[in-house]
Order: sequence, then structure tokens, then C-alpha cells
Amino acid sequence: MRIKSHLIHLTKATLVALCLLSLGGQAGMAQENVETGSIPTTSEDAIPEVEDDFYKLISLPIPEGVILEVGGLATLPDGSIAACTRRGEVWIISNPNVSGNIKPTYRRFAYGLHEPLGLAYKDGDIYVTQRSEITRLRDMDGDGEADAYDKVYSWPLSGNYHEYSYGPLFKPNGNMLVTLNLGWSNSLGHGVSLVPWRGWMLEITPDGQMTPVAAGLRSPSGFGFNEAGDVFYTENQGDWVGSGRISHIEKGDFLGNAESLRWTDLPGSPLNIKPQDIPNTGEPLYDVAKRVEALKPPAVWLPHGILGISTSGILNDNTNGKFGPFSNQFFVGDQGQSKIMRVALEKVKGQYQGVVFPFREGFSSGILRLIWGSDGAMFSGMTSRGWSSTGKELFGLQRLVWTGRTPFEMKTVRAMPDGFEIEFTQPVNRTLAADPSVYQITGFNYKYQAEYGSPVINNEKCTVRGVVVSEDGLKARLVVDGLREGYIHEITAEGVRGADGKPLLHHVGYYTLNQFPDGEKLAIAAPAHSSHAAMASSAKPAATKSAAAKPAAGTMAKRITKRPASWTKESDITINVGTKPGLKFDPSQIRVKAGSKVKVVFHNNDDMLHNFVVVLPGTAIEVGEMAMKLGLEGQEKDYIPQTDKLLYHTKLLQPGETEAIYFEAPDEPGDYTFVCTVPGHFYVMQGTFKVVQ
Ligand SMILES: [Cu+2]
Repeated sequence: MRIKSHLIHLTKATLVALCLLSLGGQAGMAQENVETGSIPTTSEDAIPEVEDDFYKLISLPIPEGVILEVGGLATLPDGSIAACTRRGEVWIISNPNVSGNIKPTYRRFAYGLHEPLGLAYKDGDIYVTQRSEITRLRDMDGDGEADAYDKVYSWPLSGNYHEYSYGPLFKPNGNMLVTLNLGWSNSLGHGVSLVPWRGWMLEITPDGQMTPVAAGLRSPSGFGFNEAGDVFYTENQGDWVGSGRISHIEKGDFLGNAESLRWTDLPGSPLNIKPQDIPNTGEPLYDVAKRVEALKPPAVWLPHGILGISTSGILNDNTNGKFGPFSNQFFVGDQGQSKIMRVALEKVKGQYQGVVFPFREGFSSGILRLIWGSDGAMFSGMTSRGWSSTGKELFGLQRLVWTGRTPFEMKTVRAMPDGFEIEFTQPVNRTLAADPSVYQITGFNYKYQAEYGSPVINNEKCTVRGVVVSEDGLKARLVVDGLREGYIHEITAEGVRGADGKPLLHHVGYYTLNQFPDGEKLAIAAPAHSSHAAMASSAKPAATKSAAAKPAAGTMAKRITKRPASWTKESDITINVGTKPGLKFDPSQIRVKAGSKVKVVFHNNDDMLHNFVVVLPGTAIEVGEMAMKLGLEGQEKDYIPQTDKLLYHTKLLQPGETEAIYFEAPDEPGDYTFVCTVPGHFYVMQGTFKVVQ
């Protein structure tokens, strides 16, 4: 039942109360209140629709004592769910669909495994991928517990903590695919392939024969098939990986991280390039791929900090409409931001490319695995230990259920020879949608470099020169100047309205344009006031980057990296601060005298980017959220927002890097906070900066 369209001209407080009631399933009661005060009006005034109106999140109860840090998930033929955990257990969860009064029940099927991060079901057996092997678990005596743990195939381990292993993914021919994470060296500050096949995808036959498939993986925690049976994997930002991304993976591909190439002379390798063959120039990956034949550009980039920070499970919508209007699109989880993105791919000139949109946020923990339940709802298996997440729970299992209502969304974006075609889930207001000024398009890229991550580079605005809206109002064909191959294009359509006046549920998408398709261009003349001039002015790189990162003139410098000339000695107090795995500062408490001269030496001895930021008491989350809103500019601005609440800061440090900053402690005593403002980190990566008299 819909009540929101009637909710007009009531007080804000009443509206909030009504919303809460309707979310609580007491819409009938809300309806009565509405009838008494309702006045018909335009939908401009209506409460904006939210994700929860279309996709509901339901938490599964987990029995006390079960630490369900989900590493892998599979749906069994009877509708039960099998889950393996990072603690090494496998649980079978019956009645997971939480309907009526029937509660899920949990039964332990196996235990003692070595951090299994993937699980699959095939022909009556459960398979898990432990750190060093694929293991088949079989219940021989039918008592509901595995009694045979059989190795299918094993690979070397060095013992490095970062050597995660994922899978298996069963191919139609019965072979299994696994992906192996690189190790991480704190002393080198980058990923390392210490033993064979780290950073590779391997294919293994049921009788244990192994073939190396592809190299260049860094942290390939999710992979799966699309409807055509092609395999895609998700990658996490890091060394050689400027931002999260999804790549089509085929035999002989090199996917980007050079470390794994040290094993290309082993028998069976389909590649023959070596790490030193990969140029570390900081150009876009797409440009380097023109010179390095095996290097395959991603199908879709997920802009870091905006659409996730740690890409995880990937799931193709093969529910035939049971999950809504996005058949054959991918859903992609994010560990750090506890949310799911939606990806629509197309094949242009033999290569995949496509668009990614926001889809659903607000999960209770860090998403690692996504699967379909027997009824076409989605299960999300989650864990946060060691990797912070927006969802505060340490672990969890949630169901995402389509309510049956279709959200007004950009369903997909397709590349055109001269622009893009946006397809909507519902008809648009054709007049508004035909106005070029309701769309903004900006192209940008990332550096392909051995360093960790990348700022956004080469961002330039594009000009929407004309729009043709289809008769049925479902498609808008945009003619765009300034699109670039190999670039990510941010497409916003904030001003578009549905035929009934409502705004888009999400008005932004990011299209990775690897190739322009061939075909006819639309004949749209340049506007009278010369789009050429507009192009020329907008084609300049957005605001000089180094200048943007410096404090504005007239404000107190918040990052001073040389001892101020007025100080007669190095400092009153020098504090060394490091980082620890699991998003922690070391130490977690600092004590200084009010007004004293402080030198902080911040050393990032972790495996990801961090900064050190001192903020006013109680404002760490607020400042962190402001940093997140820097969007595409976040990394180049060191995730430092302009606000009086932020007192002092370092730059954003690479793994292994050190920076000292000098400042005078506040005169006002109190418990200030030091925080890392990297998106997803700031919720937990905090310490107390105690200022005493
Ligand atoms: Cu951090």
C-alpha cells in the first residue's frame, strides 16, 4: 500500500512519525491519520522515496555463541543456506527465509578449517576453499555432520597473513576456479607474491589437475558468471589498482598487479611477461594496455570512496524478475561501506564495459558474500573483524527482499558513437528529460602505478549537446562532446523527473568507456552560443590540484611539516604514532599540555592509506563524513575537508611512509580526537587526544 503520495502539508514531525509507522508495518494506522489532514498537491512536496521502500533488509537471528563471520555462502537444494566462517566452521541454516513464525535453525556441519573464504555446493557435497586448498566435505553416515574432509587440490602458502584464498566457483564442465590473494609486506609497503600462484586464478579439475588461468590479481575476493557464462572478478584498491573495479577474466589475461608475474616461467603459465616488463608511469591503465598486450582494462571502475572502498562479492541477477527489474545485471558488495552497487555491462567490439550505480546501503556489517535464496531474495554474508565497516556489527547475515515496487532509476546506460543512451525503469517527463542542462557528465581516470591507490586524474567536464527522448519516455539519447576512451564518466541526471513528477531514487552512475561502438551519429547542431567555446573552457583540468590541497590564504595552516621558525627548540613534546592492522592507531591515546608545542611523527606501517587528523571533541564522525563528501576529489585532497572542526593534519600517507607535523596544542583542555578520515576508516580509526592543564 502506498501512503506517501498522500502525505502532504502535514507537519514535519507528523511526517516522520508516519514514516516510522509505515516502516513498522502499521501503515493502516498511518493511513487514518493521513486522511484527516490530507490536501492534494504535487509530488514535488512529497517525501522522497528511499531505498527501503523498494528493497527491505531483514536480519537473520544468530544463536548466541555462534560467531558467524561469513567467508562463503551457498544455497542448498532444499533452500537451506550453507555458510563457512573465518573461524573455520561450516554451518547449515535451515528455514533461512524468515517467513511467518518459522525461525531459522543452525547446525554445525564442519569445523577446524583454515579461514575458508569461499564455499560451493555441487552434487550433494560442500566444497570450501581454505587458505591452502580446496576441500570437499562429505557426510558419510548421514548424521548431518561432515566426516570426510578430502583435499581436492592444494597450493603453497608462505604464512603471510594476507594470503587469502577464494572459491571454488564451479564451471559448467565441473572444473573449479579459485583466486589467490597476494601477500603483503609491511617492510616493502606493497603486495608480494612469495610463493607460486599468489595473485593468480587457477582452474582445477575434480581429480586435482591444475591449470593457471590468469595473473595480475591483487585482492580478488569476489568472482562469478554473467548470463553469457563469462567470468568476472572484483578487485580492491591497492598497489597497481587505483580504485575498485570489475574485470572480465579469460585465460592468458594479465589483470594489472605486476607481483604475480614472477611465476610466469613455471610450467603451465599462459603468460610470459615479467614484473619488470610493466611500465610504472602513472598513466591511465587503458593507455598502458595499448603497449602491454596481455594487460586487460577493467570492464567497470568503481570510484573509490563513492561506490565503495573494498569491493567484495559479485552476483548476477538470474532470478527472472523475482528480485525486481534488473535481470542479468550484477550486484556487487562492498566490505568497508556495507553497501551494494548495481552494474550493467555491455559488450562493445568484443570487450565488456558498462555502468555502475548505487543500489542499497545500510547493511549491518561488512559485506563479503552475496547469494540468491530459494525464493529470489538476496542473502548477504558479512564480517568486519580486522577490516572496519560502516555497518557496526562484527558479523551478520541479512536478507534483502524486493517489495514488488519498481524504483525510478536509470536502469542502464549504453555507449553510443556520439554519447550515451540512458534507459530508465519508468517513463520520464519528456520535456524535462529533453533539456541538456539536467545532465552533467565528467570524465576522469586513475593512475596505473606501483604506489597504493591513486588520486582522480585528468578530470574534465563534457558538454551535453543535445538530447532525444524516446516516444515511450523510457530512453534518453544524449549527444555528448568530450568523451574519452579508457575513461570513467560520471553521469548525473538530478533534474530528470518521472512522468508522475518524482525524482530518481539515485541520480548518478559511472560509465567506463573502453570503446565507442560503431553506428550512426545523431545530427544535432551545436547550440548558437557555440558549444566549441564551452568545450574549450570546460576542457581545462579542474582547479589546479596542488593548490586545492593547500590551505586557503588567510586561514591558519593546519599541516606544518617543518619546525616553525619561531620555535626555539624542536618541540615541547614529540609523539610517535603508528598504525596497527584492523584500523587502529598505536598508541590510541595521546596526552599533551594545553598550548604546548607538539611534534607528531606519524608512521603508516599498515597495508593501506591513512592520515592523522586532530579534530574538536566529539566531531570525528562529522569530519569523516565531510571527507567522504569530497567525492572524486577525496584522495587528491588527502581526505581533508574545509572545516573549523578540523585542527591539524598530516597528508594521506602511503603504506610505509612517515610524516612529521608541528602544531601548538589547543589552549582549551579536553578530550579531542585524532582520527583517520579515509572513507570507512573514520568510524573506528580514532584515538583520544587529551589536552590537560
Ligand atoms: Cu585510515
